[in-house]
Amino acid sequence: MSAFDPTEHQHIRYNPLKEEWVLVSPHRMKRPWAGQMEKPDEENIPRHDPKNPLCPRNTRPNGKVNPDYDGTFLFDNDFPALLTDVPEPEKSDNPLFQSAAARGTCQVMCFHPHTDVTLPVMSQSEVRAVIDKWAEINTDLGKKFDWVQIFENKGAMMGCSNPHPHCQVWASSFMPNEASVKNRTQRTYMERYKQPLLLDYVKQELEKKDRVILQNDHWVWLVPYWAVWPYETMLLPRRHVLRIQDLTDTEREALADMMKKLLSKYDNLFDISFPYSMGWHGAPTGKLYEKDNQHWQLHALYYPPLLRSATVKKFMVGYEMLAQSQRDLSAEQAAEKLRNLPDVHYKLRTNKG
Ligand code: H2U
Repeated sequence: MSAFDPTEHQHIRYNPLKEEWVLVSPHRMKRPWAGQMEKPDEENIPRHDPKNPLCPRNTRPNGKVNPDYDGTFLFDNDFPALLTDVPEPEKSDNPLFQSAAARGTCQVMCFHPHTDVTLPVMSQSEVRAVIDKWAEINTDLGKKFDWVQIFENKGAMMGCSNPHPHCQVWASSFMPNEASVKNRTQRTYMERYKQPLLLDYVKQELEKKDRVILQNDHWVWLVPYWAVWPYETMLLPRRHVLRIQDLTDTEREALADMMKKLLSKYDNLFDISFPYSMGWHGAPTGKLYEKDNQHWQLHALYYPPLLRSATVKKFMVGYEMLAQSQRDLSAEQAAEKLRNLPDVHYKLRTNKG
């Protein structure tokens, strides 16, 4: 039998942050593909749609009127999944029927007054304004809530309901599953190795190089060793940073530059506005703010659903639902593809040419 080659031979990989394994089957990339390969028509998105509830000056369905904003715009979600004042469920000793109190608040943040822009085509100072607003939100909601989840759903394929560039914030009195597992695994790693897990990880990835896509003096963008989605990536500061509000002015500027480049690469992959869900994970807040959180390292996660083309999506069904996650393209192959793409957005390149 030939020697093991991770780009050829199936194996399982461990995610130490989530204590989960992923099945990697790179040989399947060679199978013939008879499916659709073409690019969908570019959506014709108007700069200002008088009917869009996220646009400046428009009246939302609940009668509230948006200001004539010219930068970011934050408002309370009109249809929140989490409310602040709700009765608590009764305590139960039954291990099979457990519930607990859940309080929170939900907000929507528009990135820009124009509906026809996305982060990679916005200017660096406009992206920087988004980062500053994220930091402000995490500080403000973090005074009251243990976990502030900032996330962006982009593209109809990810269930995004509105083309206007925006993200959401759900802040809760409880630690959601992803947060509490990562809290535990990072704490255990710190106790054992006396170093934050993700700082150790980035150091080693920078030495190995094969999963790193982009780096600057302050940030590293890579495909995690244990990535599940075909083009899943992680963005991390090089310095030990607990929360987004702890980023210095220089780090925020470097992040804006990095975000423009990484999102341009994503869009350049299939020459479309690349769909994804992204979000920030950092040390918990609220009553957990003052606790020892040195095991945490701030990071952003990008989960794009596309696999082979602008229209072919990876489905997390069947084996993934019933057994465990599986991927065909290896993390190293995905990183190489993204690394070789231009970091200037195709729309900006065409305009220049
Ligand atoms: P997506 O990011 O998944 O598209 O969701 C948009 C959010 O905007 C959604 O949570 C909120 C929805 O409740 N929204 C309002 O709060 N007011 C509106 O008038 C439209 C949409």
